Amino acid sequence: MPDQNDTFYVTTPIYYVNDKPHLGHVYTTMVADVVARYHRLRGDDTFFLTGVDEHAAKVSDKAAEHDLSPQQWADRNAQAFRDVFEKLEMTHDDFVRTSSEQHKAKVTEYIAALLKSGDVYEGEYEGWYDAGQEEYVPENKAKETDYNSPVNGKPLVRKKEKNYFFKLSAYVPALLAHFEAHPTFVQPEARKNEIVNRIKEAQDVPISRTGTSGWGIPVPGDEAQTIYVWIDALFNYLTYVDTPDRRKYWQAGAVHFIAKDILWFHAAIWPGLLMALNKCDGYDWVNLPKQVYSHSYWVSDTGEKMSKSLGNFLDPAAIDNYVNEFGLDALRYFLATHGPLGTTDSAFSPDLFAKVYNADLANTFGNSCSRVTNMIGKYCEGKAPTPMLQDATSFNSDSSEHLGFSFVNSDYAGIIHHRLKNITSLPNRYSEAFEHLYLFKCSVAARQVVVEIDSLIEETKPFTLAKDESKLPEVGTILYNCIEALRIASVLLWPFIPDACEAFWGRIGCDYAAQLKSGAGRLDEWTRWGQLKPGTPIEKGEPLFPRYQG
Ligand code: ME8
Repeated sequence: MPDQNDTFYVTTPIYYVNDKPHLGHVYTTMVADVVARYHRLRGDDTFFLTGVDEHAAKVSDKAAEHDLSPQQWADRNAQAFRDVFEKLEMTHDDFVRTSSEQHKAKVTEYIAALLKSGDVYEGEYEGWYDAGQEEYVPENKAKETDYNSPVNGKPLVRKKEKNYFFKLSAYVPALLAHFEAHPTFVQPEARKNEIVNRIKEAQDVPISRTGTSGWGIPVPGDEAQTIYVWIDALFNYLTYVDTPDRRKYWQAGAVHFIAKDILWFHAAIWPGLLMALNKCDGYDWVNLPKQVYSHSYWVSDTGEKMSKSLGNFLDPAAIDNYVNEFGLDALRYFLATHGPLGTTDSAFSPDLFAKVYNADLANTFGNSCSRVTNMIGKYCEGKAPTPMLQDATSFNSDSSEHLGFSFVNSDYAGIIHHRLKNITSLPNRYSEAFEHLYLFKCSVAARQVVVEIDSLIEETKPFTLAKDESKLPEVGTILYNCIEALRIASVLLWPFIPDACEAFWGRIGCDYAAQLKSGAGRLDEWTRWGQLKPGTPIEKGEPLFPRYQG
């Protein structure tokens, strides 16, 4: 497992601004946000980038339909993306706009370097063009779908262009060697195999376009041509961190979250371009990303991809409804744990949403927080009780010996011992799952802490014990363990449900939110047993996740 305080860089695709954002965009950004928060929790120096892709023909076409300039249309929709991400409390450190001066200047520099490198040449291209995706589809793939777009089913267009080409074919051996040496470069595994086979037959790729009526970045030295929107877009991952104080993020190795539709660009063309750029003067610092993680799709009930062009997406208003009804944490939690992160598509089902909310949030963390803080209010004067342990502070999560305490006159030592032993193994399980981006497993490990607490309460029944005053020290011991375990659960759950966890921290006197804000996350320390000081005031507060009655 990596050491604490690593440098970590995570990105999302930059989204087309031909239309408003939808659930698919929110999803990828949410997943990246959860992962970024996990790294901040570890104390890693983390940079999270998202943003928008503006120079597409479909953006200028849409603008013309509305009698606006492409820039005006892009401005309007870029703002809609910013608004939705802000509303959903995404913690990106910067927001890309490909029409920004910073981006345009850097892309121009990179292309000028590539033009000199010998890896770019002028040529003619003829092929099947998918206007919705802004990409050429290889002949064999086009044939498979009867010359219709594999994504939106619309007819492909036969197109011939005079362009600049990047010699991707020259990089095939180097790309294959990279895949071999870095087995997790593309994840999930099944997608990697697909890409490796396609790379073996890779042809050179156009990197410029003609006839875009000036919407885009001109090819340096040949203003009649515009840099192909995909090449312009891929470079965003570099342009926004190509500054003296941000280069460290690039060099740490980016983790790119994308969906399967754009894997070819990210796993073949992008690393090829970076290899070529690395050979140019002044770019020897340019390395390859650490990983391209390509998830599947949210689909509609009928199994169609949710998309802007198909018009079947959950739009910002529909997303708002979920947030208003269940809370933002609930949406985050559902998307991150029940989304199409692996190789199968997920249908967005309102019934499943409500079921997961009740089972995983209302009945588990929410209920346990209410129950334990209520009992502490009732039996322990609203303060974290003092456990009857020999040495509570000697607990730590990497040794089973730490549980070798003895209770004074307790019948429950064995039960507590068993539960705490289970709990203290969970933070490691959680971190391991995070390193593999198994977000569902991470949430299971975090929730398991709460499940253990619920079992402990059922097994020891502190509410019954409390009727006998002589048992109050035991009640206190049980409840100390419960609140301490909930504190640990809240740390682990924070990347998924930050608002609820921060509210809970406020009730148990933990200042983690402020520490996280100042970049001082301490996952190891905060999940070590025995951090909550006996005597700390414990507030009851409102239910964190009121049960949804439907
Ligand atoms: O492709 N399910 O932009 P885009 C899950 N600008 N994720 C989905 C989704 C769905 N149904 N629909 C969209 C582009 N996404 C280019 C990218 S990057 C250098 C340039 C998400 O607006 C998913 O992350 O079409 C997908 O890769 C991305 O939105 C495509 O957004």
